[in-house]
Amino acid sequence: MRGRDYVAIRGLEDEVVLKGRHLLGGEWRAGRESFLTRSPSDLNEIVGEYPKGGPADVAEALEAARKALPGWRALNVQRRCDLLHRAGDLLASRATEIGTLLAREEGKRLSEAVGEATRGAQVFHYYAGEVIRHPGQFQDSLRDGHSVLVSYEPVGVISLITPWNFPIAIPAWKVAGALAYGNTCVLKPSEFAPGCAVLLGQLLEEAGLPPGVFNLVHGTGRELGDTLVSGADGVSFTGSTATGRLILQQAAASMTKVQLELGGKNPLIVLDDADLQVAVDVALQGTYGQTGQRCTGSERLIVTRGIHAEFADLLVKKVAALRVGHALDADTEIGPVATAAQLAKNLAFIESAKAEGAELATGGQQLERRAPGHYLAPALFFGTTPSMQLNRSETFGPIAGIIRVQDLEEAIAVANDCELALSSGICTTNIRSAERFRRLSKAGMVMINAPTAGVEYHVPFGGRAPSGYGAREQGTASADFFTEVKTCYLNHGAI
Ligand code: UN1
Repeated sequence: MRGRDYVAIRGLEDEVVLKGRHLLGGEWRAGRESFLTRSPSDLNEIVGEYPKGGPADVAEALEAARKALPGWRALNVQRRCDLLHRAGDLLASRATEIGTLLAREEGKRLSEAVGEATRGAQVFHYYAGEVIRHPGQFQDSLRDGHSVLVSYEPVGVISLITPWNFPIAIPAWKVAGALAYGNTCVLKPSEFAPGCAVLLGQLLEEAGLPPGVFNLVHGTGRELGDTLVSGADGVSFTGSTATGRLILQQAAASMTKVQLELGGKNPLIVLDDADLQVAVDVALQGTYGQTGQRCTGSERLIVTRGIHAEFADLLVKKVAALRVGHALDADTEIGPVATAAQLAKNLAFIESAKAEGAELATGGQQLERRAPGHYLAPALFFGTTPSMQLNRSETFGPIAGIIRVQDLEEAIAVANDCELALSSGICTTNIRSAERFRRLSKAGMVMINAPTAGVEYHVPFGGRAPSGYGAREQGTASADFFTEVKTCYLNHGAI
């Protein structure tokens, strides 16, 4: 049974349903119960059907991963590198197919979705190189005739739990990292957008990955989380801070190694001396790109008083002009909100901001389009204060409020006055102000005249608690999570 049998429904050739499967020890497996995904651009369109897994499926996947571990970690590194490289090639060659499925299932507009699939391919190519490049250390010993060798070994079996908002990029960077450093893995993708993970499993198989090295289980974190955490040597999770906390508690019992990438409430500061056009573009992209559904999105726009009026005026015009539409329509700039729950949450934030006295400058209402979907007009609020609910917890939507401040010092204080600390940004032409913010920002990533979102795969990604916990992802930093250190003292004299 293949993981990706498409079947035509209702006799329409262009309306196809992906029949997803679990992948357990190299076998594509259906389940007794199943669940459907629907396109947020058109709720009448069914995109995929997947088996609803239970703890027994996870246990089987973990067992298969454990069985495959000795062979995978011992595999010749050139062969491991070649396998990951081939997976990257296949992902690149199927970027349009994967991107189209992603756009249909998650609602991201097609160009963004294909871009994400391409980024997934680049990640595999990068980690293929890491297989060969990752260094150990040789040190002189403090004792004569001795040496010290430090080597890095795989952690073992890793559970990877991924969200719906980057359904190919995040699985790609977690899977490629895990495999590059010699681990085997079980992936549990979000039940709202599991299709890309099925295609990833298929192309890893096509690339020649041995059975059991990569396993895939569908279902909800609520039902599968316990087993995924307690049965693995490591768990890497991207999602909400609340779920991250639960995982950390579960992991304490089994002492499972943990890597958590959690929520953001990312500030973007705009100073009087900023290039106005750059600042507006940076705010627009960072806040509304990908329908604002990024943990790195700019959710608090902190603007000094000298530029405030001009900035607010220009930004509101651009936000109001954004074309919200079906993810597959060529002229769509913003796709729908991904899920009904997310839409309800966005609307609740908009209501609470209004109730707290913020001025809704544009958007915030649901929109009707050619098909029924989760369409929301991107919202911008003026006159918000740091204490409003809108500025305190993550919205994860196309919504932001402007906070007006006096100067750089007040801007930094407001930016840091939030427990979440993932990404932050500043728009300024003054190098001293930029450097002062870089040093004082408590976020894990600081962007200068660039959007808070949109990260690169070759450098560390992440923030400090409660936006993240454990080692950073991506780049060589991910080896801190995916490897265990071994220190060897060697007495040459006795050999
Ligand atoms: C990006 O901003 O390019 O879930 C990536 C998220 C992040 C990824 C952001 N883990 O939004």
